[in-house]
Amino acid sequence: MRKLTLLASVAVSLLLAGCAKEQKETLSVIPVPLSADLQKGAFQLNDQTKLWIDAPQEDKTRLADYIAGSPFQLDAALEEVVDNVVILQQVDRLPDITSSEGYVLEVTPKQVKIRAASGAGLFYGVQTFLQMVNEKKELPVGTVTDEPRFAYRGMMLDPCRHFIPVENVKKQLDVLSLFKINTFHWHLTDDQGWRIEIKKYPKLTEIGSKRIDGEGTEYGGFYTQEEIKDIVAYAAERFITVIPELETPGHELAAISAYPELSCKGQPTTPRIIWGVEDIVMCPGKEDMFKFLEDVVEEMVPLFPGTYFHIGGDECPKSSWKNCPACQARIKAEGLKTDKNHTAEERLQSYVIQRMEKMLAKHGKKIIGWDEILEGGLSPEATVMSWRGEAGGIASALQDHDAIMTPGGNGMYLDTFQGDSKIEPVSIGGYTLLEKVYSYNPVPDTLVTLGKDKHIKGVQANHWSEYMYNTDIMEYRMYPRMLAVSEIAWTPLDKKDYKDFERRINNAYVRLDGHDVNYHIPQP
Ligand code: TNX
Repeated sequence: MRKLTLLASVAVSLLLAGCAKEQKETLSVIPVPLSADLQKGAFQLNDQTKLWIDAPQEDKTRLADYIAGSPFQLDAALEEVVDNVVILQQVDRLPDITSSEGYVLEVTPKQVKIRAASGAGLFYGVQTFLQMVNEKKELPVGTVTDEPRFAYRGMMLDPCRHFIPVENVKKQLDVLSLFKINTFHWHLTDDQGWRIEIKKYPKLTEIGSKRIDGEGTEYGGFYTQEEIKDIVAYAAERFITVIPELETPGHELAAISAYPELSCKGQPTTPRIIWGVEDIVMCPGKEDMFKFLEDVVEEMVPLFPGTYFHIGGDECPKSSWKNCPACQARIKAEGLKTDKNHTAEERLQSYVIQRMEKMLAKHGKKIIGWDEILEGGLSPEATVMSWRGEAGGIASALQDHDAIMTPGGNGMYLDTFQGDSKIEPVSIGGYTLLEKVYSYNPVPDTLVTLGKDKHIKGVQANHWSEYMYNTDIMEYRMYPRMLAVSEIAWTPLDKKDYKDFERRINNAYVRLDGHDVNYHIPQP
């Protein structure tokens, strides 16, 4: 794989050298900007080029530190200069731009000037600027005006099935921020492993983070709270918000193996050692189970400053609740009745989610849940993450709730093959070519017709890691498909063009090589 990557980068460099002339008039940026007006001429970066940032102190420091770590280390100017300078200027508002993440990038032979109404906007202008610089350290003269199609541009990582070390999480944040992804959904708990330190419940990591693999060896790993703070801060420096996920009430066998009393029967168990859906789930008949969740939430909330908190909610078999006296007593006490739409047990699931919503609202957080949270009635303020097709997202928008689209069948599950399964590493199955990912439009026509499309806040790709045994395989599945996700999340529909994306991706491969990413090379 490495050799192939190397060969490809040599080929790409040759190709870029060959296209240098053409590059002056065409942008090779992913995601493609809203509009670009390029002219003849270029700005030349050199050792004397200075950096001038005019922005509030916090953003100024963030941007200066970021640029200092980029391939072009520019010295800060001591005073405002107009010649041979890259200027970042925060303004109150920009004409023709509605999103605070938008920016205008103007290149003249004398200077590069990026204007935006927020630190994030300046950061995205910087990303476009960095992708525009060619191997001769020049960039074409002209103006780029840009803003995102969606406010939520997400990717999910699953360190539960296979652990992702801190350094690799940071690497993905580094790379994805180049392509203007702004949300990292971190799936921290599941049947096969609990991955976040909770001080009040030490057995969650002592017991719940370890499982015995097929060969009889122990497999494990977890993030300390200090490591989590470090990653969240690292993400913030790249204008990425981290959304933690605490699965409830299913997908929690790892927690149950640490504290068996969380399940209905309370029988001793171990974290799950095979993939698939687990029947042993948390017991909403027991008040102590809610106390546990409350305590865990209390420790998690201060680590994640964003507005959203993901409470899972998917794939929770309800057979144990049917036979559990405590659950049945709860159903009775709460008046949760079976009707033609929902069973009493589905309503009990909804009761759990509503309690989670209230619990998190006390901490000022809004909940997101997988589309099963629609079953049994949606919590008042919940945002739905639509994974079993688009139906959940549509149903949610029709109820005037926000939704995020991440349907597996439409190419948003990047745990699938992206080439011939005879020569690709083993995967969970399914076949999702780059072009299929690229062709996905997160806003269904029905919602446009009904005027409910504003509820689609964005799109996300998921990297479920059952068959991502190590981070090399994870990167191989993520890239380049995440670049297509970046473009469907950022670029307006009418600017999308797969042929042109294929041309531009060669420039992106050079950036991926710069970060030593083990990306998949599309087969002939
Ligand atoms: C379904 S998507 C799951 C995950 C699996 C994934 C495998 C979702 C909410 N649940 O637990 O890892 O399929 O593709």
